[in-house]
Amino acid sequence: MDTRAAAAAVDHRPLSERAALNKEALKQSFLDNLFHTQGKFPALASKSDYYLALAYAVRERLLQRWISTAAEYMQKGARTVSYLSAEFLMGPHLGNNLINLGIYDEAKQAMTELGLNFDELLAQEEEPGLGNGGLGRLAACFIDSMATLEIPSLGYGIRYEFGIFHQSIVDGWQVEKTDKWLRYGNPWELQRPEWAVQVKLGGYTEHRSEEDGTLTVRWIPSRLVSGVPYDTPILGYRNNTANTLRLWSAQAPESFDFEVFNRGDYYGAVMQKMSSENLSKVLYPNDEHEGGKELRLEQQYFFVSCSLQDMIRIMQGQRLPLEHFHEKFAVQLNDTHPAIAVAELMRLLVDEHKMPWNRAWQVTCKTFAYTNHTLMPEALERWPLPLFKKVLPRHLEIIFEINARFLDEVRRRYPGDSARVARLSLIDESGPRYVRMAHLACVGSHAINGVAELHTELLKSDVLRDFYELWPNKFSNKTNGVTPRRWMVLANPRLTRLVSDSIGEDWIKHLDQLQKLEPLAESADFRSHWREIKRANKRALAEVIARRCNVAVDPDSMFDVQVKRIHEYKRQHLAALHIIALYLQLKAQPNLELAPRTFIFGGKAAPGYRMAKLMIKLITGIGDVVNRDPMVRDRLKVVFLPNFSVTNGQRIYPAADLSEQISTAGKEASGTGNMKFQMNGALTIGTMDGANIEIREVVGADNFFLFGLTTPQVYALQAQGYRPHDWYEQDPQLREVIDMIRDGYFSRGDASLFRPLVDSLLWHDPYFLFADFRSYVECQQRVGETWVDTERWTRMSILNSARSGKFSSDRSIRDYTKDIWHAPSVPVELLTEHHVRA
Ligand code: GPK
Repeated sequence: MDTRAAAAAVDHRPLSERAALNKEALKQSFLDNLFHTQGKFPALASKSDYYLALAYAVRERLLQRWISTAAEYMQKGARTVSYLSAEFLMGPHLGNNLINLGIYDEAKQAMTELGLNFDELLAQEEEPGLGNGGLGRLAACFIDSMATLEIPSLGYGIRYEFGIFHQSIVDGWQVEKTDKWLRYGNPWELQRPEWAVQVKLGGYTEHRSEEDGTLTVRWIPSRLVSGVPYDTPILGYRNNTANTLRLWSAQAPESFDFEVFNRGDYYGAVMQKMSSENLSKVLYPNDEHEGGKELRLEQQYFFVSCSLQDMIRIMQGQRLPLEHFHEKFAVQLNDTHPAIAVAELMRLLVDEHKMPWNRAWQVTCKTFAYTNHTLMPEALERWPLPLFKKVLPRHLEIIFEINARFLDEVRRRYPGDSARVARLSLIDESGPRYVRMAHLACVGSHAINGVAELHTELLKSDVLRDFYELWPNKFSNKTNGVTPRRWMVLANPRLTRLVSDSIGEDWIKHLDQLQKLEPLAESADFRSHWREIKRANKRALAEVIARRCNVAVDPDSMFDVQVKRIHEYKRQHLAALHIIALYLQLKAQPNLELAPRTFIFGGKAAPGYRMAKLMIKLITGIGDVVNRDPMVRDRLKVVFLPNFSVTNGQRIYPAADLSEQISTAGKEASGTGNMKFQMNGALTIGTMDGANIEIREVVGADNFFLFGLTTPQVYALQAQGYRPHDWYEQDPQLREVIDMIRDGYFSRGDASLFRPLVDSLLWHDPYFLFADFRSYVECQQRVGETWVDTERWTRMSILNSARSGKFSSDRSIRDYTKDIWHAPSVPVELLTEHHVRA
């Protein structure tokens, strides 16, 4: 059937009535869906039913764009970016889709007129938390920006049945609960069983020389798993583009367990089905990696193989020869989690599609590009050889072959330099052997990038130095960004209104336009509006805090916020030391003039990361003491807001006055929360680390609170022999703070509880808290002095926001397309409009 004819046939009524973007039509389809999809009437309907009815009404309005987009890309044979990521931390879809469709206010009106509380309906959505933190959220911001910039793209990942765990705080400790996000169904996805693919695992290989002299390899797997795609539309902002997020769910293949069943092994068949489905069961909850888990390698291979097979299917559907794979697809590897794609594409091209090795290798290298997200050595993925061979025997052979050819090239370039050969090898042979996934990604990619300027420089000079010396032209920097649609328009409607009333709406797609706010920083009237908005956002957050933490906080106090995964390198405990120092000051001088502050923390600890969990306990322990001490007289409050997530972030960033970005210099690759705070008018206290450096560069040194050692200073201190105990002895205030923790002041007298933390600091302090303590405390003193000058603070706040244009993910994506992907925009024509005009 002809696509346009088919669209025309279903369109007539749909465009004008069924999927129209106005209030009355929305009401109508909301009610239709309540009856016909949910099978409920108002007396029986739950809030979730109402949410789903609205979600389906909105989905109907997406489908036209989705179909039109697919048709446009197919017809144009458009070059497509495939973003491969083990994580997509999307956050709730409903509000974002309403914003991008441009019908947020209409939907709100419609629900209100039906007597429903719109915000309550939005809050019903269980957010798809299919990621851990920055890396997964970056993938979500990037697919938003690609759709907004009309770049044909597919996000490929895993449809985890359980996303990142739900965190609650019990007796000050983190407690994890499974995230049953699919419990009430997911209205945003469409299952596409017809595009399911088969993935092999385990087994062994057979090598045979054919009669014509060619060598063929057969991989005889021990298991087969079927990958079923679930598609979610990703809307661009107020355009006709709806790209696709395609997440793979693992299922037992019908035919495979049927065989076992026929042999009479019913339980064996059921077990096999369960073990297949395990593959996409749960997201590994470690930020920055925890090694050696077989299931994790299987997950990585599973989604990579599914995705590459899917791309081949798409090419075949468009009758494109596989020699042109790299022309049809630009494949971005989001960290090394999908790096096995290099070996898998080689296997598909060489073993399954009979392409000669050299040709296949050229195609492969032109296809892939690799983004590195961390300098932490323990986060660089390596797989023990025996485990790798057990799961992917054929891929190990392919990696050996890639390595042999690669190392030949290295030896030619650097004759006699065997140390360099060993350093560059895809196989770590210094002890027990490992496959180095970052090396596989580097060798198989034509482009390698870091995520902030400093990070990229450190990759070149340190972590990937040998690769940089070999191929300097492969390296470039792509500083991260975040989408202003979710992080300003959706999260901060009050600010959005003020900004749009002042400078128009262009800034939402061209964030540099926020510059136009700069002169308004000098208007007392504008500043007062700006403050009213911040104050309203803080009141809203204070209500959340009262509900979740049972602590009353004053919206007129400074909201000093640190939200991110809990990690020693991110140094939440440095902030804790400062709070204790302030507390001690208040105890010593009860009448001290101290502007009231509310310290707000949030973030999850990897369930197996004991020190991180102890850091949470320390923060809650400080809160228990400080919040109740009458001598403090409410001048300090400390809260740990449980379950930091995209949803909670949307409430927190707009309400922050001070953004804590205090990682040890050289450790945080970029940071992206830092950008969300800045956009929403928070001032930053931070180190010279990651994107902080670039934030400071755009806002100006006067509008940024800088402290701490620089990366070269950290390296120098490390080299000369850092002895934290000496710093402790030489700083009486630091000593008092540490002693108080050690002696059990924040653990009801239990002097053993925080011992591991205190001892680690005193004797190792791998992240240089003690070396940065004095500088941090003094910088916080300057923050306090600035805060009391309200007009000055507001001016700085406006300038921070006005100068945040660089940190839109639209800019990041433009950089990627210009330097790496070369994927032109393809504007989409709505099929129906075409028909209506014709
Ligand atoms: C980096 F290596 C990793 C990882 O496993 N998970 C993760 O979230 C983060 N990251 C970095 O820590 C951040 O500095 C960075 O902004 C973010 O990735 C996105 O690039």
